Parts: sequence; structure tokens; C-alpha cells
Amino acid sequence: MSDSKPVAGAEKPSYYITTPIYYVNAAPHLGTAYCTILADVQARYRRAMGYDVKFLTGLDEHGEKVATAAADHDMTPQAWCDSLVPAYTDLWRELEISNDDFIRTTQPRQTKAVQRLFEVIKDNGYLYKGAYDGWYCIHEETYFTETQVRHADEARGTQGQHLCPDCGRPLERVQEESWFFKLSEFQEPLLKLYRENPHFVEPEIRRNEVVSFVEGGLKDLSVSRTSFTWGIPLPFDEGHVTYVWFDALINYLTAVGYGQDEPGSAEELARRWPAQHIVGKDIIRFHCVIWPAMLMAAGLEVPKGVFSHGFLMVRNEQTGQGEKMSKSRGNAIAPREVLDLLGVEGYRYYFMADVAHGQDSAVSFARMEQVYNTDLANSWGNLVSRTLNMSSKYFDGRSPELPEGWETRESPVRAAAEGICERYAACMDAFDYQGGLAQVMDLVHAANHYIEEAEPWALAKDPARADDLAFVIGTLLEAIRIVAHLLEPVMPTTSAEVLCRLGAADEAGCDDLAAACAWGGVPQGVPVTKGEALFPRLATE
Ligand code: ME8
Repeated sequence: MSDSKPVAGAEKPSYYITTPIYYVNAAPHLGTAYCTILADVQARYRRAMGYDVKFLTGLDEHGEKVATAAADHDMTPQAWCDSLVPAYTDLWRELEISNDDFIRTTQPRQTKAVQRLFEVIKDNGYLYKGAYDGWYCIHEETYFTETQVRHADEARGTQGQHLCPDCGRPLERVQEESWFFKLSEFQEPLLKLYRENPHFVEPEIRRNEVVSFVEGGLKDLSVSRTSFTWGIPLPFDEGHVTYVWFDALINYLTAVGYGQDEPGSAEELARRWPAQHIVGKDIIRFHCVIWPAMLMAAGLEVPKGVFSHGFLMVRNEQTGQGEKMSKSRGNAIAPREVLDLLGVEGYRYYFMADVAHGQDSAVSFARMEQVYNTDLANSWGNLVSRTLNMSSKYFDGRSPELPEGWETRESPVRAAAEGICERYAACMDAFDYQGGLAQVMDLVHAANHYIEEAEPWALAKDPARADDLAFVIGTLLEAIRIVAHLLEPVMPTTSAEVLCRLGAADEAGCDDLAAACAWGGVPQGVPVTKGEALFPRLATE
């Protein structure tokens, strides 16, 4: 498994990270944007840590769900998908998503990869032809057995209605000729995988869910449809199209060259694969059970890991409880509303800092305003503006010149910065962004306290203490420089802006975060820019 850490001077190790490819049945929403930002922050963080990152996102365009949405709008499925692509790509650009590739399952490269994988799995003896007779949920694009449906109906008191065990919508009865994948043969290999690689599924609650599901036994899976045409045709049986999940999962291989004949694609696959997947908790069975089984059947390496985030809910301010977000309840929050309130970087910060990524979280506009004002306007933004103002005022528009060895002199700020990159990285590696950002905010708070304690305005009045004044301002500027680096994965534009104001513009987008965070690197005697407030305070009601 390619888990090697970057080594100075050596070729950068690869880090391949993916989001789910979203169904094109509607425009992106708060949940899909959240997952995409979460993956983007990891991609940016890994680039800063010296990895050669490939970050993939895209769209899942086949299947009945998309075809039905298109029909509802009197459009062909392809025209419908084409019409919705900009809603995704434009929002991702606005949200500063730094994906290196954008895959659509209707692209020719996907057809090639899917057909190749089918051939290989068939040649390896894991496919057979049969007939499917059972239930299907178009919304979930999932098959359910008679027993699963009966149990769910009984538990819900909807006996005989055949509603989806997951989403509660009416199921479709499917009876058709189909190819089956021998998933049942992978129970033991999968359990071995979870045992030997305990971090394969994270967090632990999801790992336990997956393990107990697999321990309960696996049934062979219907992987082609014949009553339906909007999909990739099987290469060896006319009239069959690929089951949409089998198609969708393969996108992760397609994007790194699998099944492509172009020069270099085999090398790319060898270098990039396996991937780290980021998915919501709703689709872990597909990613942690079916997908590794497909890869094993094809003789390919299983993913590096699957991190499953929780679901966003909306906090009801009256009851204090989180409620499921839905259009029908009228409580859905649109990304645009959050962008209008917090701006792009405030948006990213709120969802990354205030949401515990492995759990469900309730969000609200009131909480967004509170976090923005407390952390960004009053703490980080304020530290930057006060410090740059003082530096500019006391040192004639520049940063101070500091005596040699200044960086070894003790201060509470230097103490707070000691080892910060290691502590931050330990959290970020584990997708604990809340923990990582809390480390950074501790340094911001230490610096703000230091201003109150050291009283640079008093030092400025005493010419005998000019060295102390320079030391205090230099210390603060240095803390700001380090914080800007650590916040860059979450708020890249404001971090670049801050580094620029300090006269360290060339440090933006660094690929050696540990070296950048070493105490003592602040530029001295260079012009600094006061600039506008980075995060103007929101007037709360
Ligand atoms: O499942 N909170 O696509 P999808 C947080 N095409 N995240 C949410 C959310 C919420 N309330 N609602 C959705 C599919 N998500 C397949 C994937 S991958 C090979 C194929 C996010 O459009 C979350 O990440 O239904 C979830 O897993 C994903 O959207 C599902 O997106």
C-alpha cells in the first residue's frame, strides 16, 4: 500500500483522493458541497505536506434515477446531464475546490474502463448469468430482497406496501435476465481485510457497521439490467447495461488510466492506485464491501482507505434538535445562502471547523454567525489587522529588523508554536479537522493575549525599549505567518493574502509545511500592508 511519507529531495509520493461522484438528478446541495470541501482540504493539506496529489470528483450520470429526472423535465438523459454540469463545476470553482480532474460516467474513458473490468472479472470466473426477481429502489439505486423489504415494512407498520428499507419510497418490482457478481465468495477475504487493516474503514463506528454486515453473510449481486437502457452496455451480452453502482465505482480507476490504451496510462495506474475515498455514511456498503470485492475479483489492489463522514442536519433553534434537511420540510439550506452570509472562506472554515466529520452534525445560520465572528472576525482577522497596523505605525510601514538569535528568545507565543505542525498534522491525517484547527486557534489566542500583556503601545513610548518593541512585533508577525500556512488548506485565498501583507508572498502554496512552520522565518525590514479587514464582523440580530 502506497503510504510512504514525503522525503526531502526525493520524488514526491503520490496521494490520490476522491469524492463520491454525485447523481445528476438535481443541482449540488449543502451535503455534496460539504463532502467536496472536506476532500479539498485534505488534498490541499497533502500538497502542503509534499505529496503529489491527484484529487478527483465528478458526476454519476447513468441509471434509472437520472433517466427519470431527465424524463420529468422532457429531456434526453444526456441533454439533461449536460445541462446540469455547470451547476456543479461553477459551484466547485466558487468554493475553491482544487480538483485535478472531473469525471463524468458518460465519457468514453469510463465506457472503456467499465467494459474492461467486466471482461476481467468474467474471465476470472466471478460472473454468471441468471434471472433477478426482487425489489429495487430507484432513489437509492439499490436491490432489496423480499425478506429485507418485509422486515422493514413490519418494523414501520407498513405491511404489504413494499417501501424502501432505507428511504421509505415505494419500490419497483424487477424481474429480468441479469448477470450476477459472485459477491458471496468474498465474505472471508473482506473480513480478513478489515482485520488486517483496521483503518480501512473510518471512523470506527462505520467499521463496526461494515464488519457486522459482512459477518451476516453476502449474497451474489445483480450487476446488469435488461429492462432499461441508460447505462454502459456489457461487452459480451447485447441488451444488458451495467448496474449503475458497478459503473459508478469504477470511475475511481478510470481517472487514473485503467482500461485506457493511451501511452503512459498503465504507469499512471501503477503510480496512483490505490485511492483514499471520502464518502458519506449512506454509501459505505458500496465502498467498503462491494468495491473492494470487485477489485479483488479483478486482481487489483483494494483502496487505501474509506473515510465516511456524517450527515448534515439543520438545527431547529426552538427545540435545539437536529432535523433531517429536506426541501419538503422547507428547512434545506442552499450553498448560495451560506456564501451570501459568510463569503467563500468563511463558508469553508465553518463547515471544516465546527462539524465533527465522522458524526452527524446540526448546522444553523445562528451558529455560522457565531463561529465566524468569534474565530475569524474577532480572533484571526483582528490579530492580523492589529499587528500589521502596529508594525506599520512603529516601523515606518515595515516589519522590524530583529537581532541575530531573536528566534531563540522565549515568549508565550513561541511556546504555543512549538511542535504545532506535528500536532496539527496528526489531526489532519486522521480527518480530525476540528482538532487541527483548534490547535491553530490556540496559537491565535496566545498571540492576541500576548498583545495585551506586552502592551507594544507602551513600549513604543519608551525609546530605551526599542529592542523589546521590535521583538514583540516580530514575534506576532511570525505567529501570523505560521498560522497563515496552517490555515491555507481551509482558507487558501486569505492565507495567501496574509502572507503577501507580511512580505512573504512567495511562501504561499508551499510544499513543505513543517519547514514553513519552523519558528524564525518571518521576513524582516520589508514593507508590510495594513489592508482591509479580512473578515468584517457580521452584525448579528
Ligand atoms: O450516492 N449531509 O450520489 P449522491 C452530508 N452517485 N452529506 C450529504 C448529505 C447530507 N445531508 N446528503 C448527501 C451517490 N450527502 C452516488 C455515489 S460514488 C461511486 C457514487 C453527500 O448524489 C454524501 O457525501 O446521492 C453522500 O455520500 C453523497 O452526498 C451522495 O451523493
